[in-house]
Parts: sequence; structure tokens; C-alpha cells
Amino acid sequence: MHTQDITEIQGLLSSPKNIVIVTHKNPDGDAIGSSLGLYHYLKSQQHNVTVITPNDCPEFLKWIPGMDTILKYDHNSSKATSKIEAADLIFTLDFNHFSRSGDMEHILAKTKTCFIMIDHHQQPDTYASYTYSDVSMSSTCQMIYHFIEKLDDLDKITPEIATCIYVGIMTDTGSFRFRSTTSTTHKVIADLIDHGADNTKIHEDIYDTNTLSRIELQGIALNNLKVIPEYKTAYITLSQKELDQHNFKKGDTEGFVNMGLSIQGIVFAVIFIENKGDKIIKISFRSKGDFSVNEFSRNHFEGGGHHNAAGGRSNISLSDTVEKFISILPSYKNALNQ
Ligand SMILES: [Mn+2]
Repeated sequence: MHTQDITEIQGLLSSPKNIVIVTHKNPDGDAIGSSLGLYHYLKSQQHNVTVITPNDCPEFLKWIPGMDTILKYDHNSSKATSKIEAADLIFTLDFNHFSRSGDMEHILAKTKTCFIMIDHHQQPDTYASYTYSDVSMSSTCQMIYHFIEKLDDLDKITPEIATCIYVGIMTDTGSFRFRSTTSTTHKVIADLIDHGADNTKIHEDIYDTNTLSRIELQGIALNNLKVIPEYKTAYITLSQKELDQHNFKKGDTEGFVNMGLSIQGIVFAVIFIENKGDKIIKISFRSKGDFSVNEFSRNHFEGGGHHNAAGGRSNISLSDTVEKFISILPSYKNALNQ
């Protein structure tokens, strides 16, 4: 983001505004953390701020400060729509294409107001008046910190803001271990702790929240895990029936794909999850090193995301999807064996 952009944004924020913050469908820790972190910051600057999510987030995020103020579009679309129509400024966080906002896509696309995009995914769209896009960033939450830094307001970070931002950096970096974690990320984290983020408590509140049924579902997932050594690939399937038998709730399969990636010698891990309600197979891709799951998903499974972590989908059956996946692997044999 250029100095000129920052100066203009400072001008926009110099008097109280109606501000809407929107994030992507099925919001994760980074989406919620960045939205609520920015929410608390802008509130403290006397703005009228509303966070709108397309739908609900997983249970393990429900304790994050400010959660009770979030407006869910799928629960209250008329109120959300009027907030959007009355907005002087709309921040779009942790996504870069309106299609990622689910049913909100059309209302956002026809809204003629000032958009500010803050995001770290590949190939940003051009809808925003101000675009802060950086694919090298660990998380949108880290970018919110740098955004506040650019506005010269780091001294205004409260324990609430620090907590929200910490959550998204932690969850998007796999607890500070993915390649996108830099020394700067750690300096930001250090400063957030100095501003009141309780790192031990945040870790416990996010990760130590298993239910017995989730652990049982994890057992099913492990039981279904298949390894294809010649392609250094591991994949997991979960059918709707298996999910139903274990009292599946949104977020329960979070992180399961990483079990495949934790196997020695595996560089490519995938989980296929059947969703009968949406009539799709939801897919998560993870990789280690140079193999780009962003490209793989874009080319074959209507998705994308980051170099080492991407999402995708398929409209054919679970078994046909797996069959298609396996049939594609030979053309990546070299890339997977580098
Ligand atoms: Mn993110």
C-alpha cells in the first residue's frame, strides 16, 4: 500500500464514518480475528462499525471478543443489506473476490462505495479503491497489525485488538510454523503479547476444545487415510454418513488434512469431505515445499488459495472425485518427486 493511499485513508478516517467490515464465507480464525481486530480499532476511533459474515463461524472461535456483535448475512440479510447500503466505507478482509462472500456476492458487486481490500491470497480482483494485497504475508491479521502501524496507531492497540489479531496469525500459520512465518511475524506476535494478548490462554481456547465425537471422527478420518508413495501423496475421505454418525459440527474437521502431511516423506495431502446439503465435495489441499496446491486446485477443482494451502470443490460423487484426483496425479509425478 502506497504512502499516498495511507494518507487518503487517514483523511477518510479522520471523521466518524459508517463502516462495514466483510469477510469470506465459512469464516476461519484469520477472517474473524482480522474483522474483529479492525472492528475494535475503528470503534475506538469513534466510527460506527458493523462486521458482517456471510454465515456462522465454528464453535471454537465463539469466545473471541466482539463475536456477539457480528451480523450474519444468512440469518438477517435485510439488516445486513441496509448496513451495506448505508456504508461510507467497506473493508473486505481475508478474501479478494466477491464470489468468496457467498450469497453476499451480488449485493457487494452492485454497491458503489469505497472498498478497502486487505488480503493475502493470490490473484486479487480489482474492485477496491484501495488494495492492500500481499501474498507473502502470514495472515490477514498480520496485515491488520501493519495497517494500524502505517496509520501510526500501534499505541492504540488494546488487549482486545491484540487478542483478535493474535488468533488469526496463530491459526493461519499452524502456530507459527508455516513458511509464511517470518521474523517480522514473530516481532508482531511479541508486540501483541506486550499489548495484552494472553498467548497461553488463546492457544488453549482455540485448540483444546475437542469433543469426544470430534476425536472419534478423527479416528474415522485416520482409518480412511490412504498413502500413494510414488506421488508422495496422502488423502483422506469423509462421507456424509460418517459425519452424521459422529455428530459433525462446523469446524470439526479443521486440521484433519494436516495428519496426512505429517507422515514422513509426504509432500501433498488432501481431504475430501462430502456435503450432501450443498451437493458438493469440499476439498482441502496442503503441500510442503515447491509443489503449488493453489495451481493444482485452480486447474482441476475450482478453487485456489495459497502456494501450500488451498481449497477446492467437486460436483461429482465422493468416489468419482477421488478417482478423478488419482487419475490426475501421474501428470504431476515429477513435480511431486523433486
Ligand atoms: Mn487468511
